[in-house]
Amino acid sequence: NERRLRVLVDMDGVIADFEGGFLQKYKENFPNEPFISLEDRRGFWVSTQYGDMRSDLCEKAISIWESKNFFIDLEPLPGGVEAVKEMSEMENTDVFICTSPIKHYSYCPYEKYAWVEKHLGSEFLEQIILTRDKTIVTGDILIDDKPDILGVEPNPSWEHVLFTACHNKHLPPNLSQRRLLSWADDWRGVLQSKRQ
Ligand code: BVP
Repeated sequence: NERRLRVLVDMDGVIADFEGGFLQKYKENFPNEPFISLEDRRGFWVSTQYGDMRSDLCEKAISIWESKNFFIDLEPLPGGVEAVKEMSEMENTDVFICTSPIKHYSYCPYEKYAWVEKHLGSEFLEQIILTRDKTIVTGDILIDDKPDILGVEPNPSWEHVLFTACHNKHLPPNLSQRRLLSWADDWRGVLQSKRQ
């Protein structure tokens, strides 16, 4: 049905609290090392900002999300699970969870499935797209906290709606990129604006 709306929803930083989960486990594992508060986060890559602070902290940061139980233990972000469930129940709407796994694949892909089952329910296991290149996925909207989503397709079909996160909230206004400030923002209006 060509009138159905296809919504792609990112996971980390949009429905799962990657930044909060990272900071908590980093502090537990490295209590004597400096850390970056969420207020001071800048740039999408946590590892880059930690490496800029002190070069050895890059690999220490990476060790956190490469550990078992990092991804499954992430808390849901406020309203995210509820919003995804609500949009999936809207008429003529297909919702997919579109997320990039880390290349250290021992735990992350498995735990992303487990997280979706735990928080959204087993029916959402049908809706998972794991890809390192979101530009080749077709959809009407991609709700994602990463400011620049690039890949092999120069003209992705989706409109990227930037979801506000600690690392992107200070970016200068970009008139060509719509934003959702949180799940309390008007995501229903964004979806409605894409319907014929
Ligand atoms: O699996 C997540 C975490 C990881 O990149 C993926 C981002 O996926 P999307 O949100 O785009 O779907 N990740 C990795 C690093 C550093 C790796 Br070296 C990082 O700093 N931040 C981050 O999110």
